[in-house]
Amino acid sequence: MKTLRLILGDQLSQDVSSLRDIDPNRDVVLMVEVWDETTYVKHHKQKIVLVLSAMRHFAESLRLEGIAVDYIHLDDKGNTGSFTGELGRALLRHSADRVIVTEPGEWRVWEIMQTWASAFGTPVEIREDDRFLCSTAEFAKWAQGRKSLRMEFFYRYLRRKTGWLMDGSQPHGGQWNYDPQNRKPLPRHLTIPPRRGFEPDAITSDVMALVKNRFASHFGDLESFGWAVTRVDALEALSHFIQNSLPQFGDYQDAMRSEQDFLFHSVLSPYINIGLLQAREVCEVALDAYHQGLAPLHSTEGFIRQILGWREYIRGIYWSRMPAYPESNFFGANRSLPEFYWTGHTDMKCLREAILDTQRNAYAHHIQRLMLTGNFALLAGIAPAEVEEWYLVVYADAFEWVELPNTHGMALHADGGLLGSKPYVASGAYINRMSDYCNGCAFNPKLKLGDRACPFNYLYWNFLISHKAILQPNPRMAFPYRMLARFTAEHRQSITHQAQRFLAGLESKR
Ligand code: FAD
Ligand code: DLZ
Ligand code: SF4
Repeated sequence: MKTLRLILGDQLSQDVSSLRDIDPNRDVVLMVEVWDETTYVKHHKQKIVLVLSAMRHFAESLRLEGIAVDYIHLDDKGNTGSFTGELGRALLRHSADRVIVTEPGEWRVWEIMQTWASAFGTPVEIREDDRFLCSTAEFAKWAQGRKSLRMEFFYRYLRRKTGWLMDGSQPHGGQWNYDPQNRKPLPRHLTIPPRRGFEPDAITSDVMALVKNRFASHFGDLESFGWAVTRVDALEALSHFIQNSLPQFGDYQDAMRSEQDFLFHSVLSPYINIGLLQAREVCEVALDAYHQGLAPLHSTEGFIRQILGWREYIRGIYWSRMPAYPESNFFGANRSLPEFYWTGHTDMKCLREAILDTQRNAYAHHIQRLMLTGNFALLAGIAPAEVEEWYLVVYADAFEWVELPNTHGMALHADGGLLGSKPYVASGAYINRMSDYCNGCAFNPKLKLGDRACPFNYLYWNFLISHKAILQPNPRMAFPYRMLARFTAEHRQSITHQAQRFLAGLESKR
């Protein structure tokens, strides 16, 4: 039986389930660059280059193994621009008897896949994506009947299952979670390791020219492209992280620093998400480093928690809640996304730097995403759908299964608390403590009101005042509401007025 095996742009793993029993003498791998995927949102230019160049390199690596690959380029004559159109044409070209594909990462594509068997009158086998450490069925089983779906309990479940950092049934070192040790501000004179970047080769340069030409209106810089596009280079980036950054990853996980785009973060998410690296192997390499004494426990646990805990949990939430998940809007937020999210033109230095970093690198680290652009969007009442589209556009690692729960749930609390027990909101004091952005900003984080007051301050209190009815009953919000109760009525009114004036002045045209 001749089988067409379709590989999507985020399934670039030699051991992806759709390739597992391939017969190189008969089967054909199909890979397609299609307009629908390059434009369903206006992805950052670097993300398009990363995915298309990695796809082209992956096709080459399969060919070197003697596998026939039918590769459709974006500008090939007759390219219909869609997965469905290209699969239909390929079925005719190859007279294949069936199609095998691994389930997609996004609901949107899953729905498209459901139509193929009847549309083509050909059996279509959709296999599980077992590159994750927990299947969607296992997550659903774990979640069933639970009142609370907190990540911490799911993480403990997976720690027990994998045996990682476990001494029998107990967590290694006596604690499940070393989060309190992950919140140090960065000392001024600490040396920060450089990012491991990669020079574009001929294939990447070709794709860069294509993107420059065809996607000129998309967000982001192209020239600073430095992503790995092959498994070999992604492994090199992993090794660079383990040697240079993992030891201090834990201490400074929540820190931010002006003009330091990557700090001690791994910058591996795009590689894991498109399949150049496997989540399991990344964790195992980190665990090896710990067991060899190369990294301390709180760093290793902190890193493992991000992948084994957060990444798997976020995926479980996505697939158990779609398609209704993005429809909730707990705070009824409806303001348009400010124009400065696209340009970086704002006097708020922390936001300006996070957005310009994003423009330059298609990357910002977690605390920038959560506590700067996410925090501001939540405090300013920006419509969740607009914020979600922005996050899906601007990051090289953005795929809806991971972007949506992080944005809708973690950053915006739009799901009403499924993901987080309280909204991640903070005033200028937090940003000032965790970064050096406030030095040289037009605003002052210590001022609560007035022209030079940090907007995060009055927006924070205004948010608490506006949503008092739904937030005050939350025991985790008791402390800020006790502080708010000490404000005079006049002070509360001044906060509301200044916040309203500021919000009315936000420009939103794109
Ligand atoms: P590190 O800090 O080095 O962490 C190690 C790895 O842990 C990451 O590579 C990633 O695979 C995993 N990880 C860490 N945090 C999370 C998390 N919250 N959810 C899932 N995996 C996690 N991550 C994406 O991969 N794609 C997205 O589109 C995305 N959108 C986000 C949107 C918002 C609003 C927020 C707050 C977070 C988002 N994240 C997203 C999660 C996180 O910010 C990124 O995974 C991380 O910044 C990637 O950088 P890194 O590889 O240097 O991570
Ligand atoms: C992100 C992306 C882009 C930009 N282009 C393509 C493409 O041309 N062909 C392809 O197979 N995949 C692409 N991708 C990744 C897909 O969008 C991704 O596989 C789906 O969203 C499912 O997760
Ligand atoms: Fe950001 Fe406020 Fe600090 Fe300026 S003063 S950098 S706006 S936190």
